[in-house]
Amino acid sequence: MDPLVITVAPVGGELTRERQPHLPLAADEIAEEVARCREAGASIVHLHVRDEDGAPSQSRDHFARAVDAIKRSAPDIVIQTSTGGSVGMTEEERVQPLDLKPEMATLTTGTVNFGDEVFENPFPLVERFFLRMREIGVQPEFEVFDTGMVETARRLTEEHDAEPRHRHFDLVLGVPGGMAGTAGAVVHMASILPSGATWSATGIGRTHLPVTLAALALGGHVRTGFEDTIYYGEGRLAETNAELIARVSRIAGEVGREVATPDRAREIVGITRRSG
Ligand code: KMH
Ligand code: ZN
Repeated sequence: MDPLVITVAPVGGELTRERQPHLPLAADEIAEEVARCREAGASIVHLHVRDEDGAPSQSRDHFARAVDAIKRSAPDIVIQTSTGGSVGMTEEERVQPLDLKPEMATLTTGTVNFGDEVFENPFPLVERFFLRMREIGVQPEFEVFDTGMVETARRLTEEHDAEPRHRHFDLVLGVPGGMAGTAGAVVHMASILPSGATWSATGIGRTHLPVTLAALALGGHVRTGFEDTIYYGEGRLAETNAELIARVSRIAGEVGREVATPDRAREIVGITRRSG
């Protein structure tokens, strides 16, 4: 098995301090949290940012501040900016962080019910985001919430990549409206990915541990952090993102799975252009 790539998602696009009092909001708070997560074993940060009032923002400037701060606090970590943003944001808002030419960015390849709301990703928008990433050398991480989204990612790459390129997926399971966060769902999703693709899995809320353990056992990779779960255990809020990352690292150590460095993570997920 490859060494384990652990991605931290420390902020999210929906969470508030009312629900998670330890949520980092300002650029320097995010950067300090990312440094702690890097020490605990994270090699990629899935990044959302906030404005001066703590509200979700996809603005280029807010992203630039957080990216600069992270480059100082955790210089070797892979920065993966979100193009999902928050439910309801426009395409123009969501695309902005790509202007910073991050090494990696997320790309959700379909529309999904998201609790009481709808996370809208019509094919033309997905295709435009994908082509922009290819144009500027950003490696997409295909965020797939159900099986149809895998097929859309396959279609995009088959229609637009003249030469086969490495494809990396994140199975986002346990969203109310998407696929269940069970070990069986991880097994099924992993079985339908294009051959040669790599993948991580994200278990939302209380599905975090079953999804994480299934991914570890199958040779996949893992994402966690406040965006995905605010609890460390039953009824106990996590105090830092780093404690969630440290637990995944410890479990990997117990089962003999090495934890990837950021440079090894770059090789595994297919990043070919290192950011400056
Ligand atoms: N906030 C979710 C609706 C992404 O970052 O690309 C979308 C999301 C996906 O978090
Ligand atoms: Zn996200």
